[in-house]
Amino acid sequence: MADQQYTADSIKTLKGLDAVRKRPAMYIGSTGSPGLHHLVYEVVDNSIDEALAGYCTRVDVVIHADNSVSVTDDGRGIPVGYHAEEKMCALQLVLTTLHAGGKFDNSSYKVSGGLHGVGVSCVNALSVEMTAEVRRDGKIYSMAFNRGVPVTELQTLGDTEKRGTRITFKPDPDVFETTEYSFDILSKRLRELAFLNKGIIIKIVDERVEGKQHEFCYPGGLSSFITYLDENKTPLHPSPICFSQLKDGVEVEIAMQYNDSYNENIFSFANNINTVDGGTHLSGFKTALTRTVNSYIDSNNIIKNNNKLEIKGEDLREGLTAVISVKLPNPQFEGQTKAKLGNSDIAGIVNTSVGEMLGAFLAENPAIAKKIADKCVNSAIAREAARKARMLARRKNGMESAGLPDKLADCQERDPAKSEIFLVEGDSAGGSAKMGRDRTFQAILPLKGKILNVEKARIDKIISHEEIQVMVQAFGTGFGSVEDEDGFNIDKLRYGKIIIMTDADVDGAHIRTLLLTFLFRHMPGLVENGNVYIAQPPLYKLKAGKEERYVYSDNEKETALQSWSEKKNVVIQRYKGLGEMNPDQLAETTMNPDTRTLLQVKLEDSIEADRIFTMLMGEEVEPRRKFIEDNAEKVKFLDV
Ligand code: 0RA
Repeated sequence: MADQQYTADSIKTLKGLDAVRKRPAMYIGSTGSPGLHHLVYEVVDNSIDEALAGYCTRVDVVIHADNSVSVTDDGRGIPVGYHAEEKMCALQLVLTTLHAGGKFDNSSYKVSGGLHGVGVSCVNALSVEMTAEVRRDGKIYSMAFNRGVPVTELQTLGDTEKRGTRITFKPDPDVFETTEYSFDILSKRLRELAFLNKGIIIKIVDERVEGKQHEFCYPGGLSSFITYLDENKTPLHPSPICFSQLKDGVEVEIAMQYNDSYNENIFSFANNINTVDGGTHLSGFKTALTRTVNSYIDSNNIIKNNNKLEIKGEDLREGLTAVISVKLPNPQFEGQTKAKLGNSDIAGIVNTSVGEMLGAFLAENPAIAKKIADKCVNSAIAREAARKARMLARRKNGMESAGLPDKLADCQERDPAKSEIFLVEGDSAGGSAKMGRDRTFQAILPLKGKILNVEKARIDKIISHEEIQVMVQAFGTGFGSVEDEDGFNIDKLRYGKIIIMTDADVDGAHIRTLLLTFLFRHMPGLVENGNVYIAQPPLYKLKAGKEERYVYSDNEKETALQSWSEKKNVVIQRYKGLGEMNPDQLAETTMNPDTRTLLQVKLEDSIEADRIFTMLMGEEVEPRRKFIEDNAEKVKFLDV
């Protein structure tokens, strides 16, 4: 660029973007895959804002063959006029100034803005190349940048009747650990945005793969979201209960539906951001739900012959799927992950809205109201039965005195940070594991075959199941709601690592899925805290002469055999069960921290996790069969 003038303003601009390049994680969260994907969300959010302001109907996202991405919308187009004060055109200002991404006039607040809400200028700073193409006032304009620095003036490319903005950018490989976009990750978020902003058309095309594309548009908004979440569940009433209200400049939208499962599934969003740690909007909702349904139960005499029964909030949320979405000016995000809404006035606003509208709904739909109320009462009765069963179990097993199960082979170490427990299937594998372990810090708990499928059982039955009692006792954490005095308490966990060690066969995979379902549904704190692991026993031992090698997958076996092709007489031993290995082998391949590999179970996507657990372990056979057919290749890895 021949005559770029470095005015005081453009130097200020450069300094701003320089800060972004120096500390990218501060602006976009990370330089790993999440940060890479965040760049797309940051641009898309601007288009969604245009749509929410009423000027844009569709957003098109394209992943190009070289992993550059374009985001195109049919909004008003970023203004291009000369900005006298800043001495540059508005387009350049928006793309190079931190936090100038929003509207100049401030009359409409920026609704989306991502978790970090840093604007397109950050995306520009972190891209080797970015091009903005604007259609506006009958013309096509364009301007290009390298790492945030303009490399062209504002150009006029021609005439058009269309309006809109296209931003194309290529993430800087010097900044990001990976520059490979995931179609699935982007699709998931774009689908979520389409649910949260009803009617907007969002399309994604992956040019790296012929024909790979999705188009999302949900005129039903949150109601469609609930239907999607509960796809494989049996609803208690035909369609989701929905309401929305604009109050004090805050938009509150809620959709909820009860199903016949025992799980609570509430997702909350603030300005399109998934507030995984909840916050004031969620607590406002819960308070209102408890008050409103309880008052319905009282005034309609739903509880018969049991006037001492207390119905708690959790009883009213059993089998409930709900989405709460609020849009507000100046959201405050709190907590370590900035995923908790802090604005205190929102609790009252949501509480009042839900109280009024749910109250009216129940009054106007007596048949549905009765079903919901009955379900809540049954849940309270089951919870009460579970409490009694728990007390009984405790007395029977001497749990009160910190007793440990008889079949637990405990370790010597008392510091949870240094100790681990292996959950092992069957007594024979348990025997090998006991002999192969390092008893100073490794405990073994042999479990009898298949534990209960908790997806199909209610809490009172779950707590009476012996294998589950034994696990809970060994973990030391207690069981049940974290809000209860004697409920789950992670501080009492006796082992930092809970390692599921099952056979590398179909039964082993089933037992592992049952255990994961139990942990995910009833001790989610362990999963969230990163305490749950899966051991990786080898599938085969290859032996040629004196040389031995363990391999952990069929792929690895093929590669190993190829590299041994000159060796004669390779003996392949397939391990069907852990019991087939001698204790030393089991220790070396699977248990010893110096030589084993463990997979840590993470909860990255609770929406998808819920759908998968429901499908795999729930009542409906058809979706499970389809899932397994569709994922036959991947199914081994599905639980990690
Ligand atoms: C500033 C002002 C106006 C629109 C935009 C920015 C805008 C930004 C982006 C980013 C992606 N798509 C976008 N669309 C619009 C208001 C323009 C006006 O008043 O005409």
